[in-house]
Amino acid sequence: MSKPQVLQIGPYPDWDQAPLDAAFTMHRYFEATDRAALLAQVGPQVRAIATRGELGADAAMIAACPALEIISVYGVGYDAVDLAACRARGIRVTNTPDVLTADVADLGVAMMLVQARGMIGAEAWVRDGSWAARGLYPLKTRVWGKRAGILGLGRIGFEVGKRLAGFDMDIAYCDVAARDDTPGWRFVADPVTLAHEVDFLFVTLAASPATRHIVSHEVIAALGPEGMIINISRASNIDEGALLDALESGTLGSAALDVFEGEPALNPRFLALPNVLVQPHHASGTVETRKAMGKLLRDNLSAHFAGHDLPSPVL
Ligand code: 8YV
Repeated sequence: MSKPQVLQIGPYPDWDQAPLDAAFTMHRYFEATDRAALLAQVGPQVRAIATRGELGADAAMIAACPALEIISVYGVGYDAVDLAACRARGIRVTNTPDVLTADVADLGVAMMLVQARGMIGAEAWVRDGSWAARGLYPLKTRVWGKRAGILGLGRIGFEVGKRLAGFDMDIAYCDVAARDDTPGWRFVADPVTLAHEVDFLFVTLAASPATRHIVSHEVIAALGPEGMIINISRASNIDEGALLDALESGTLGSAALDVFEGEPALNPRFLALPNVLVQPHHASGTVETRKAMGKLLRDNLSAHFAGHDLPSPVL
């Protein structure tokens, strides 16, 4: 029997590519010089799309694959997949939850510490000779004991909270409803009030059209000139224009961001700002987690073509 044909939207490490190539006929969309021509040529035979969280699959791509049965996402976020188009055609969708939760939380907390304590500037202070020539590095902000807010207390938000508890922080969270399984963390019903009441605001909610710009001009203003936003979710959750304005004017203290509108080409205004820590969307980027994500992506595809239950279905 011939191998199922799979449209591959982005690259994977060799340890995933080799087994994918062995099990399926992989069409590398991201390598094609003429992507439209590739889609027109192989689309009719494609039974699966293998994609990445930030790349997804839009309505036009799905429409170009009339025999499509499943979209397997390498990532927990599936906001870039057109779910309505999938629902309409009974196309299955899978993602890679759980395996990346702790790493994403780790990076979020690391970003808070690095930014609050000015570690990037401190590193440069040592390397460029400022320590010897200019003396002591400027004092920075304390983290422990401060007030942290978590916007979106899902799997990742909860792991962030567990880590922040280790810094004796006062922890509040905002979500659609209060949870009864937190160790005393305070529920706050709306994002503006949450921002008013915290020093550090972690954005950890799954992105959807309903959460677009949930971190609004008002939320940013409520956080204030001493406040910090840490975003390890999706850029669309924040009004990026309002964020840039606030960082430039100083009405928001600082930000630590792993995600950007239009990434990897981010707005150059970010690069001119001294009060932003920028990261290349790598919160899940450890060897261990990426191996687990790749295995789950492949397990979902294999289960589908074997007629078994999907390990981690979204649809
Ligand atoms: C990316 C992510 O998917 O899990 C998510 O939703 O955004 C990340 O893990 C990762 O960079 C792989 O593309």
